[in-house]
Amino acid sequence: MASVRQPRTLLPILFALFFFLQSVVAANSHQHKHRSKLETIEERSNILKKRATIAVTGITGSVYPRLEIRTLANNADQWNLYLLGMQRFQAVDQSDPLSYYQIAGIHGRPYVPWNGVQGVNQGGMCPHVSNLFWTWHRPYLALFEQVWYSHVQEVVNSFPASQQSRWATAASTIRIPYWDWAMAPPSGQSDVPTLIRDKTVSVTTPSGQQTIDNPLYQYTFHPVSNDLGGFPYNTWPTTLRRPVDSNAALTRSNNNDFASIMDSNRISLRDRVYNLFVTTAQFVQVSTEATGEGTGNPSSHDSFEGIHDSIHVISGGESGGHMYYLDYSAFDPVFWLHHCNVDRQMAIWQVLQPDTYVVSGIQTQNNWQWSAGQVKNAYTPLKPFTKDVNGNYFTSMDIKSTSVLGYVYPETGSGSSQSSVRSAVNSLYGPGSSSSKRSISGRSDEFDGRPIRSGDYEYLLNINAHKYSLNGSYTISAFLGNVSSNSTGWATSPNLVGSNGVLAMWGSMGNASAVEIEGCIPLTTSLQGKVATGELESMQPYHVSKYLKTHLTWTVVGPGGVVVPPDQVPGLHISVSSCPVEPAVAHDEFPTWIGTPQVMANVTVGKPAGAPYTPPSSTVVPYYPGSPNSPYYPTSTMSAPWYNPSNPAAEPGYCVVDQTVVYVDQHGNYLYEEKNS
Ligand SMILES: *[C@@H]1O[C@H](CO)[C@@H](O)[C@H](O)[C@H]1NC(C)=O
Ligand SMILES: *[C@@H]1O[C@H](CO)[C@@H](O)[C@H](O)[C@H]1NC(C)=O
Ligand SMILES: *[C@@H]1O[C@H](CO)[C@@H](O)[C@H](O)[C@H]1NC(C)=O
Ligand SMILES: *[C@@H]1O[C@H](CO)[C@@H](O)[C@H](O)[C@H]1NC(C)=O
Ligand SMILES: *[C@@H]1O[C@H](CO)[C@@H](O)[C@H](O)[C@H]1NC(C)=O
Ligand SMILES: [Cu+2]
Repeated sequence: MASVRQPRTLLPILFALFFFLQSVVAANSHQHKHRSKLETIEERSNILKKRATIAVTGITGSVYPRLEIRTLANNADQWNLYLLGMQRFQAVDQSDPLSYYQIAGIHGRPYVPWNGVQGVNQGGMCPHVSNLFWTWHRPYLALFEQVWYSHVQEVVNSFPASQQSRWATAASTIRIPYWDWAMAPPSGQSDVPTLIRDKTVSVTTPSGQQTIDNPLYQYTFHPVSNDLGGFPYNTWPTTLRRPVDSNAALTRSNNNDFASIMDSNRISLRDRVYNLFVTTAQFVQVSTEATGEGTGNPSSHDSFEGIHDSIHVISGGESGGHMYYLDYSAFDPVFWLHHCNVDRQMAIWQVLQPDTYVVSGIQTQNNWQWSAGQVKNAYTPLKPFTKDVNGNYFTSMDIKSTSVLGYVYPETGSGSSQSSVRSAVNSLYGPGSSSSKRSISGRSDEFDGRPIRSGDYEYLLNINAHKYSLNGSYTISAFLGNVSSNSTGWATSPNLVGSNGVLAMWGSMGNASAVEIEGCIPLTTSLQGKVATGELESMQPYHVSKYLKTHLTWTVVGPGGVVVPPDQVPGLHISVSSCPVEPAVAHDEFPTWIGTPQVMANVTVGKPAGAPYTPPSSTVVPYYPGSPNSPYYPTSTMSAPWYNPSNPAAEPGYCVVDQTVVYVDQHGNYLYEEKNS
């Protein structure tokens, strides 16, 4: 085991940073014009402590892999530390900025400043439907990991001296785990591990073996308050998944439905993930579900954000569990396991496509810090995440590599190459590659897919929609055959091809009809299954289009399980496209999609919402901060200064000119605040 120097505990250091007297703004080179104002502040700080910024570093010292949750659980000591660290973290007083509650609260509600970042809109700080969706969540997870790790250190210190070295060794390489919901679960197990569904868990504590509430099952608010907005969230004492009765305060999670619906969607999610790794596209196209004018993404076939939405929607459920809504989701512990996997997908994709990264894109919706219509790019500060105590924010450019934040993933560590990553992706997500072909849900007939053969085709059901069409999140599901329109059985119906969740909020976070998104339900695997049973003659477009015209149906289910006729969903377009594909020539190669998928309008014509989407005719050319030779280098179609790579500080907000300094007393209690600009 590599030896690594650990700080005894990170927490006091964080707090020291948090309360230390900092000449935050004076140290900032862009700030000279504010100097005199600052000197006054410095003088006053003789009697008052100034709340400085938190340096988000991830776990410092060395780089170790974040492991899949089921892999981490195989290491009994690390698993024990992970759970006890989470337990301590969740117990921190909710008034503490470094509490689980407040860190989760950065994402959405309660819409309050954090780390001194003042808001311009009612909304959380996370950018969704945005070119910065993928990168913003990277320092967010690192912050979570670093604070959780400070609790792991406390746990280690709480053991008797004779056991310290055992626990310190386990802690020395530990990182937060991810939950890979797209890979085949171990044979006979659900896609949703019991590790996050069991209510209680047995742990080893300094006073022996104990059964505790499983910190991965739910977060218990202490207290729950109106911070979370109105009913029922101000009455639920814990986070809930698919609550069985959303009107009752003392309802319970339905993790069994969560598990069986994930099982029914696992192959579909796997195919979506695989297709995004296999087909080439720009970073902006695969990272965000945002489409349309100015987003940098006129239209592609799918995105990791779009896939990620589905897991939110399934785990929260139509009855409004926390994961179902953007603004509540981060309180559920499964959020962190899920987002860690999304971050891993970014890291894997980056190995495969190193020459494309964040481009300029218009923000489609309001959030705490930005307004719809603003253009943000790779130099945009990812507020509220400061990389040092001088108030400099991370930008996407700073976190291209995960190792700057102290971690890698099993697929992306040292020694990984594009070839090794392709092999790993083929093994984990390639159709027909898994040894456990049967999910444990009712879908025992589910076809696992087969490797691509010469002359094959891929088929996709494409979704274009408005995110805020239904005053809440919603789900578009595709079936081969009719499905009863009641709201209980559709999600695990045996003829379900897959469900595409659209993660939203009620209201609209801006102009609802301007927030356009894309989604996808791959059809290939299900169609191959129909060929295998003889119901479909071949995978050729003529046969497939005839078959789909007769058998393909779709439903839309919104909040409360309400079934909405697809042609009454504003902005919804469903189309089917096909693409010829050639098999991979080796295990470390991918199949080749020939050209781009072409819409087969004859499949969906006349069906509800079956008119294909027409992308906007002109899109702003996005800027890739690479070389002037890049096809994404700025052109005259963009006249604003913020794309100028030689002057990243021209990006509004890059300089910390609008920082608000909060004055606190020696106990950290709020006194007053002052804007520095
Ligand atoms: C949207 O949903 C929220 C929460 O259920 C509700 O309070 C609000 O009245 C709804 N708005 C509309 C326009 O239906
Ligand atoms: C679906 O239901 C409609 C109306 O009942 C019927 O006309 C159609 O044949 C059914 N399609 C399939 C694939 O069962
Ligand atoms: C709803 O649909 C499911 C499966 O499609 C079926 O098992 C169930 O009986 C239906 N319920 C009602 C009330 O029709
Ligand atoms: C909302 O967005 C749509 C689509 O971009 C646009 O046509 C419409 O004018 C916008 N409405 C408002 C009130 O800005
Ligand atoms: C439907 O259109 C596609 C091309 O978009 C074509 O290949 C296919 O043969 C057509 N299907 C039928 C039944 O004509
Ligand atoms: Cu999310």
